[in-house]
Amino acid sequence: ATSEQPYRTAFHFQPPQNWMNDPNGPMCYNGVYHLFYQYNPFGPLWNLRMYWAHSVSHDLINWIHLDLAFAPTEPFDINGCLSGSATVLPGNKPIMLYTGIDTENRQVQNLAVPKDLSDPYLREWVKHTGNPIISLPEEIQPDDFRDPTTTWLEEDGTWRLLVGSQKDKTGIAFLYHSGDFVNWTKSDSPLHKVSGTGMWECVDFFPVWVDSTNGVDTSIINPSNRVKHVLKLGIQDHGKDCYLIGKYSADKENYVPEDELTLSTLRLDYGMYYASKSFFDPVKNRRIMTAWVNESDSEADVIARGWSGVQSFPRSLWLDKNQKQLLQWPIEEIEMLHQNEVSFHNKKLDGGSSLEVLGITASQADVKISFKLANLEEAEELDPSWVDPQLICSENDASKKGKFGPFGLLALASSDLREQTAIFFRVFRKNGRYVVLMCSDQSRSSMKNGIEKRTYGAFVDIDPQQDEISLRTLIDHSIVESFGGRGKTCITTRVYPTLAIGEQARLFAFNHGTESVEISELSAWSMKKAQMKVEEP
Ligand code: DQQ
Repeated sequence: ATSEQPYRTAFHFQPPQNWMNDPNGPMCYNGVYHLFYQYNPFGPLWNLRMYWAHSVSHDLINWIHLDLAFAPTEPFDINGCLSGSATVLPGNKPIMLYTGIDTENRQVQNLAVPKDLSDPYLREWVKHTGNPIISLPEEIQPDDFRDPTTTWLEEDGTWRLLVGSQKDKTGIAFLYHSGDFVNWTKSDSPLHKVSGTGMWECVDFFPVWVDSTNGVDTSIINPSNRVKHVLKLGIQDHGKDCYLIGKYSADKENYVPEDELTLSTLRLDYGMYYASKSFFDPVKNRRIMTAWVNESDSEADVIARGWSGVQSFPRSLWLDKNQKQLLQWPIEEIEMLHQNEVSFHNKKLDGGSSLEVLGITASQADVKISFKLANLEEAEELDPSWVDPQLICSENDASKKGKFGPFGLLALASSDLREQTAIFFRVFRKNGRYVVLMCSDQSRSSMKNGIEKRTYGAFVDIDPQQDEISLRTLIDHSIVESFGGRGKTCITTRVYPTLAIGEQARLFAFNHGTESVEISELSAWSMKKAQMKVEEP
């Protein structure tokens, strides 16, 4: 019942119970979407001896939970079936690569194929008897070699894949090639490595068009100058998914990123969002990404409710026009769940005021709001010592008045506002230009103690003189997923309100700055509950 389980999500993917982490092997096969994920079938806490659970969907919204896909049963995975990726081979044949922990506790890479290609849900999988197909390289620690990527075909008909690793704190993406998918050879030099970054988890590598929002199949042949390649790295030491944009040359077997990898490198999401994995959807010609969103409350809370972990709402992603960053946006299928639309235009929000958004179920909603600012020359100067956006957001929470900002949304708010999750912007002047900061402030998200209520923040690369400042927020009981600047900056958080639950939750637009702002447009919807059911045997 909802009253006993106020934090279960309505439209973010969750298994019925127990622990879930990384998404694995997402793919579309004959029009059916598959999501596998890291799963502990025995309880709601993490356990290294992982299984792969498996769910399918016709629309990426409603899901059917099937039997487990992989259990740790063989010498090459007896101590755990860790993350991996799918490839649909020519001739429409899906295969799966995953990491196993073998009898000697070494991480190795394994191959599996569906048992029956005529089963539309590909329920059963067969592990290749010759596993592992890739064993631990020399000089690599046994637990530093995992998460094979989707493979891609080269012009000469051979295959490539990446495996994440580290050596002496240098993060590495090893490159392998194969002609037959069974025998794999490691290239002399890795595709990329960066010293000091530690283990790279769940590496993802894919092309993006420089001039289109469509997706590109990972196996694009002869990509020319119309694509760049994204290398996404999960930095284990920091639990952050960072990405680089660059040029991949198949001939030279090298990758030249446009920027260096540092901790201020672009991130897919500046909140809780890790181990993301993307796939190309041939049905709608787009690239879709999903990620694991962990809990922020205590182990005791997790044990009491019997589950842990949700998946982010699936996002389409493509390269921004400026070719400097990715844009991300909830997949269009979200509209299937919209109901009770509320909308208005051109409403002034005076400094120090707020406006309740009425007529929707505020605990289960999709909200779009955009702001227009005038008299920008009045904006405060950005203190030159303020370089870390997350720090600026934590030191200047939603209660701290500025000139332009904080303005934005108060989600999952109680009527007395003692509980609220504030997603907001501040605009500063810097060297005669403007800087837009986006924050998600969880510090008042719950009356309960023992919850990690960290504030997140990042800059949004927009010019408020030209562009409206827009925010889209998906609110789903215990997850708040926000997209600033039409998908330029994303921040996902987990919250556990005690008052602002179910029908008690409220939603406000607010402006705690001294300058007024104009809401140029607001549209909000209640979200229907997606169907997530267990397949009857
Ligand atoms: N989780 C998996 C690993 C991966 C890590 C194990 C990332 O394969 O590196 O569950 O969350």
